[in-house]
Amino acid sequence: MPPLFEELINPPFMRDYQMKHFHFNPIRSLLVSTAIFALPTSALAQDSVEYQFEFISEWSAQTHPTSFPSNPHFSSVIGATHTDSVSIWEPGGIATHGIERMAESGTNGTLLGEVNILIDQGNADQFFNMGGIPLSPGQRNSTITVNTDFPLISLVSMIAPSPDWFIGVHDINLREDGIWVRELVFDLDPYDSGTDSGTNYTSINADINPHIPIENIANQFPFTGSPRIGFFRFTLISDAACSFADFAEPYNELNFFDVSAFLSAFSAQSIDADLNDDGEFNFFDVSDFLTALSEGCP
Ligand SMILES: [Ca+2]
Ligand SMILES: [Ca+2]
Ligand SMILES: [Ca+2]
Repeated sequence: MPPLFEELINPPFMRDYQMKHFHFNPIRSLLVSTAIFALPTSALAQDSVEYQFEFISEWSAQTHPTSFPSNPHFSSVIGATHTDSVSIWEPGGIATHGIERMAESGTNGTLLGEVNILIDQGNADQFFNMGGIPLSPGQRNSTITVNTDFPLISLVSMIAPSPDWFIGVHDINLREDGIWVRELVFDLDPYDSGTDSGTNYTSINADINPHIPIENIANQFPFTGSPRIGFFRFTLISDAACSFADFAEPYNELNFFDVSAFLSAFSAQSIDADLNDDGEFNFFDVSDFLTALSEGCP
């Protein structure tokens, strides 16, 4: 037998594995012979999963002493999951009326209407309204369901009171290399929506028409020299694959069932087993699988 193939079907980590767990080599058994087990092939990664969403505001008179307002709060965190064909907002972009209404008065209806149009077009999945923080500093928790067809999330909330300032994230992808990310944390900077020219928290309304581009104002008055506003944290709640070798339940654990499910998928030439995406089922896919298996769950 060629040394490379011998190494493939009896790699060093699997020799250790079989010493600890089995008295036979499952890769050898299943690759050399036809599959002994006919376990159902699980989807490589779940199509839809749930995340805990946390908004932690640190914005206070201590962190942001410059002209800090007396009733610091945040409007409802709103937004959507959507495709990469559309944008809810982005720095350098022009605020929609929905972003303008959110940033100036903390109202949700106009942005909801815009997201509903995207949903009708097939470019967005859900509108989120996760509640606000009535007195900052403070915290707000919620759960969101995301799915692979609408992988991006954009969320916003008004810094209140303010002329047209807000915090948010845009086009976040919770999937990395086809795997749901366990935890993501985003520091929050203040943005100016470019729809009102007021310069202080309590400036009177001064509409800008036409709108100017959305801008990060972390280094402008009254935020100069202050730390982040707070952070958003997304934590995976659902049981989900930890790597592309995590083919089968139990997820977040790599064991014999993953090997068996991969080999079933490989011999059935299921697209899930084409790990290098080249349309062929050969040594390279098995090699990628074994490498990911030996790396274990992060
Ligand atoms: Ca402004
Ligand atoms: Ca597993
Ligand atoms: Ca391949």
